[in-house]
Amino acid sequence: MRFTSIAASIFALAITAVLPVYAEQTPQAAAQSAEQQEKTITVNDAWSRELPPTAPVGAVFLHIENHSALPDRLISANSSIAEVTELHAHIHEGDVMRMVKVEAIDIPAHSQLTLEPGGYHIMLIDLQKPLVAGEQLPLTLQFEQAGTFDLIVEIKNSDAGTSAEQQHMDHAEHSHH
Ligand SMILES: [Cu+2]
Repeated sequence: MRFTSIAASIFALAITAVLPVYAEQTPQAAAQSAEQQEKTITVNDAWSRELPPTAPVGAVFLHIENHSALPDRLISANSSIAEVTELHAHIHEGDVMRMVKVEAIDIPAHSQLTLEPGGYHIMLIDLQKPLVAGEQLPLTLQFEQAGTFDLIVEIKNSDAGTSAEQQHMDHAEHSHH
């Protein structure tokens, strides 16, 4: 009788000692890491331009924000609409602007970057179906730190790029003054 009650109270002590640790720390830690992952990188305003049905390639533009104190890099992109998907930059060669493939696009700590006409973009090569205004296409981005992002890209009509490009040019002119 005495032994049983001692054993019971030891058992009860063991339970109360172990359970709170399990109950308090585990879900909290999980919530914290999910929250951190969610805040590290955000990707918005993904769009592409409508093209004639015969166009072999298209481009995707979007806005990336790095909320982390650590730098990150966009290292690859993928879309079921294209045979090959590459990360591209525009470079000046004399008076000529030319696209080049880049291995990664750096997103420094606490910074934002807009992929836009005339700058960085995601190149869709060997399109499997035409880019039609009002439709959407799927895109998956892979970041070195933040991991994988599945996006829906809005396809805009063909003058969308022109105005965005014009805005970009205007902005570039302003920043020279
Ligand atoms: Cu390109």
